[in-house]
Amino acid sequence: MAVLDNLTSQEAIDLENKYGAHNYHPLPVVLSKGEGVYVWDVEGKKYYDFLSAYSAVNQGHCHPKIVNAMIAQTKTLTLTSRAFYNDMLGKYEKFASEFFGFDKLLPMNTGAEAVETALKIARKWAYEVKGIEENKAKVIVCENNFHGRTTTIISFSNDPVARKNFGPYTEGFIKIEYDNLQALKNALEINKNVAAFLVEPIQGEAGVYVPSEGYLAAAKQLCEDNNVLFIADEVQTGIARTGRLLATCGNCNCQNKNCEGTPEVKPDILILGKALSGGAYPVSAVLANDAIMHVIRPGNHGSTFGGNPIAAAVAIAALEVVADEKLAINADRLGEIFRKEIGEFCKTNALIKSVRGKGLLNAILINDTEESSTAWDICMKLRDNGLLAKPTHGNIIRFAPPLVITEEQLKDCIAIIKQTIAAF
Ligand code: IF1
Repeated sequence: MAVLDNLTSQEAIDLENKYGAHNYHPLPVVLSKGEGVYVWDVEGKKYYDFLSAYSAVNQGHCHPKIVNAMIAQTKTLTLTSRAFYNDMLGKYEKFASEFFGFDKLLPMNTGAEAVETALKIARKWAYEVKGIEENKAKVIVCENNFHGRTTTIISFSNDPVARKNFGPYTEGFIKIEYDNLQALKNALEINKNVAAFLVEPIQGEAGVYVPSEGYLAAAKQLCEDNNVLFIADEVQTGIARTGRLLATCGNCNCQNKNCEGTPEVKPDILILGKALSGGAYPVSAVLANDAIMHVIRPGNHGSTFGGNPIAAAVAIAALEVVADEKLAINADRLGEIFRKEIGEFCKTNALIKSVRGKGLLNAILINDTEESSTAWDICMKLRDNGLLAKPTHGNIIRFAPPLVITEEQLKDCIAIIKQTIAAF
């Protein structure tokens, strides 16, 4: 078989089983084409994509503006490393820093790398600015967090599957309950060596947990009162997914470069990834103001591909699409419709308990145990009915379509979801 021969779905699955590490258990569907909200499998069947590659494809699959920017740059200059300057990185750093309202940006590639980068910056700031004794800095994190898969990050995970047998673990982390201000206050009172509080504005993997109104703002205030950095991991919630440019911007639907609204919470360090590139290329970033970013000096941190010309060109195009196509406003409006219609459906169907989320990051709770296969079984039926979604746990299904979805397409998908669940 020539390596680029067309495969049947089963052939493709068999190849992955034989030659690929078994670090995933994908839904049995083999995709070969994507466009906007749609993906097609190798047999030509069309689906609505309701996962968006875990919110990386917010701008829709293969968005022409992003693809064309990527092709043009790829034909010109792909990678210089940071040993030399190039003509794209500074433009991207300026554009993105102003787009999100920070002084500076440190470019990386994956979300986990950006989380690691933010932790390094926070620790260095704690020693060199806050004056914490070296190697004593602590970072407060939340139970049921998901920040990536590196050894340090899984060191502060409480997911046994992500953590077991990967020790010894990195020290210096304090776990508290999510959405519990008293827990944060207690941790800050008991521990004087706290560098930062790292939090997801909505806990995606945990099952799309939206914290109480005002939690993030109050947590940020507690951090300010204790000279502790507030680090927002917006890898999944950022880039218009929750109906705002950032989930930490509480009261604006800003659709242009500078948010006129008064953001509810301005993180000291902002972590972005996924849709920063529209899913076309690995691009992540850490943004902060000079007082914090200045702790990083030559030789402290880096990455071969971090901030490469293709990443720069793709990210500028991806952010322009978010602003030009007003994706936050669309996500806000359509998310309301989704939760309203599915919420009403919950009242008439014993199988689903509730729906929750913000913007177009939503999840339904299945009336079954976390260990059950019900959510998986429902996703298999949704697949047969032309909609792709995946459980985050045995009893929770996340629904996150590309933010370019139209109201008509959303209504079509709501009908598919209702029909599929009603038939269970
Ligand atoms: C997998 C989860 C989602 C993230 C947040 C950092 C990262 C992620 C809030 C790391 C990545 C991805 C990873 C992917 C599945 C997906 C995921 F199910 F794992 F938890 F979205 F919820 N911060 N999330 O959500 O970014 O290094 O992956 O670029 O590992 O299976 P990354």
